[in-house]
Amino acid sequence: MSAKDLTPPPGARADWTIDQGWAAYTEAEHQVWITLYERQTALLPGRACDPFLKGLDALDLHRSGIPDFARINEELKRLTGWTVVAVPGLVPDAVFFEHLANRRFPAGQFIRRPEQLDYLQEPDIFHDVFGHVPMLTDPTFADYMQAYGEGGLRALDLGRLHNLARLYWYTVEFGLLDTPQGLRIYGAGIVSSHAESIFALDDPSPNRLGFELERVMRTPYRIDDFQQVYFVIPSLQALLDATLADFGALYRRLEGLDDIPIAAITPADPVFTRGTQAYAQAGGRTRAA
Ligand code: HBI
Ligand code: FE
Repeated sequence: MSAKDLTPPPGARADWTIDQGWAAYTEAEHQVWITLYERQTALLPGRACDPFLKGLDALDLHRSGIPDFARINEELKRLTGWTVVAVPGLVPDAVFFEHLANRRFPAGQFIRRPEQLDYLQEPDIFHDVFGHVPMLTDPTFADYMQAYGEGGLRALDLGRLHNLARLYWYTVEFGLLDTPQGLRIYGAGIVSSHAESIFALDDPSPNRLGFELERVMRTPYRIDDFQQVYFVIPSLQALLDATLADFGALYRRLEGLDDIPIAAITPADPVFTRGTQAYAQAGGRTRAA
């Protein structure tokens, strides 16, 4: 499917949604969810931020298997007006932003196979529902995600999607939150990964830098391995406030600015961790045992 091809796959509706078909999940598929869920919930207290842990409880993403969207949507809609809709997998950017702008979160309907427990390229239902949906129960983050969707539709028109995708990547997917008890995870890509939930907080390798909107938009990211830099926000409100910036002026400034090398620390960066980059220099996942 080319990025521009907005024609939905066979069986999908015009907005690329499909029925979740919860009754059709097999025992083996439910067991994959249970294995992943129990592994993460044993690890995350003291690592995931409070809004995430509260959302997990509120939605009762229960241990007995893959959640039924119809059930979790009742509570989610009541809390912040968001609903989860099933899609076959990655959808075109324009379709993705349109859903977010209308408080619909597109979640993959499929779940990874048992031999893919630790890593898969395309977001499956565990990455999307366990990783992303609990944060949507927080009113401030719920507002941020809708603002992001609206910003995405504008960025598409202005040809600045790659800058906005970096904002998504370093916040929604791999963001860290500063708290009086220390750094905590809110990014879905981290919180749904056992290894990265440890690496992102404990490993001396990555840089951990204070979030600044323009700086993040100039920073490339990795899609195939742990991040070499994580950005830290002081609060979810600060993240929401960042979306109030005049993105038109920001995009015009970005036109004259180079990307910042992924492992670099600039003089303006607030530094939480000056990383060793040892993991990336050792070849990262491709070499991880
Ligand atoms: N589609 N289903 C789905 N889930 C995503 O997270 C997603 C997507 N399409 C595009 C996309 N993410 C990224 O390009 C965003 O940065 C737009
Ligand atoms: Fe994601």
